[in-house]
Amino acid sequence: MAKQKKTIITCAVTGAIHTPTMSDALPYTYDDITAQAVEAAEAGASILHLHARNPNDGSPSVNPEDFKPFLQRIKQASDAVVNLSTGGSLTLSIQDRIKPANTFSPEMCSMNMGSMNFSFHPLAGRYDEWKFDWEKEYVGSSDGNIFRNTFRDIREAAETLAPHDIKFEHECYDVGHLYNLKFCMDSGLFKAPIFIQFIFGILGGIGPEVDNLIFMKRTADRLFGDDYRWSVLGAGGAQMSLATTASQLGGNVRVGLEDSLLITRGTLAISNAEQVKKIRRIIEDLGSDVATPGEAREILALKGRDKVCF
Ligand code: KMH
Ligand code: ZN
Repeated sequence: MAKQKKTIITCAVTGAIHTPTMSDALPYTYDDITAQAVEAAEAGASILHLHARNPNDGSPSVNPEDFKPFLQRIKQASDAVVNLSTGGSLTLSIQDRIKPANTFSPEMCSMNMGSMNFSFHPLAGRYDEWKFDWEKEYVGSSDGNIFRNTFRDIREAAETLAPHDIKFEHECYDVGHLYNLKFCMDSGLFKAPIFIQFIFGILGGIGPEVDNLIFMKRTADRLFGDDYRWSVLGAGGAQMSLATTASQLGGNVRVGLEDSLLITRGTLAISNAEQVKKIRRIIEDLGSDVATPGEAREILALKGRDKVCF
């Protein structure tokens, strides 16, 4: 596919995997999610991938009422593209998970492209004490998770959200998910240009090796030709190195505390913006430019911020 001139940085601000015990920097109140999202946008993120949390204990929430307080404030303070998660909390139904996107009609939302094991239970052994009661069980029991995204679920999400003209961030955690996406595209569910997030390093998905990135990209080239744009998310310690490789290959990048709590090996990031600043510096030092929100809208053919409902 044609090489893009500018690199889009997505920042995934809080997610639903990490918990408050794991890092004091992980935002979960409305104020902290707002502040960190705006700061990440100021640092160079043109897309903000957002989940909500219960503001009292940091547990993942798909209640639209937990999105509203920060969506309005982020829009007032920043031009960044808002991308709402439909992965939500991994064990919930697709009907619950799409409620925030169906309520607020953002420019983008995620669309997970296959059912899979999705586990972070090894993290449970690292902590003796937990800030909140729910955390230990939530993390430790994820070895029993099935992250359910059947063809029927994908169709239901796509058809329910179709009237909103939302561009999907197609989350592909393994090579089979690219074929699922191709099948759905051929069925008329998604229109070009599609935006694929290649995800590496989730326990249950493909591993974080550069060979795998090349394999995923070659497969996508073959399946989608010029009809796709792509980005890379490396989970945990693979975040910065895989983002750097992706940017050098002409792709876009995703960072943020949803995907990794680290700034460098063994050191916690102090904020989402710190990760954005770091990848921006690397991209610019290596001779590329970072896309503005306006440029990201053009590259991904988004509907525009005047068409959202928040
Ligand atoms: N947590 C990421 C690995 C979603 O929000 O739909 C995947 C993700 C899922 O961002
Ligand atoms: Zn997410």
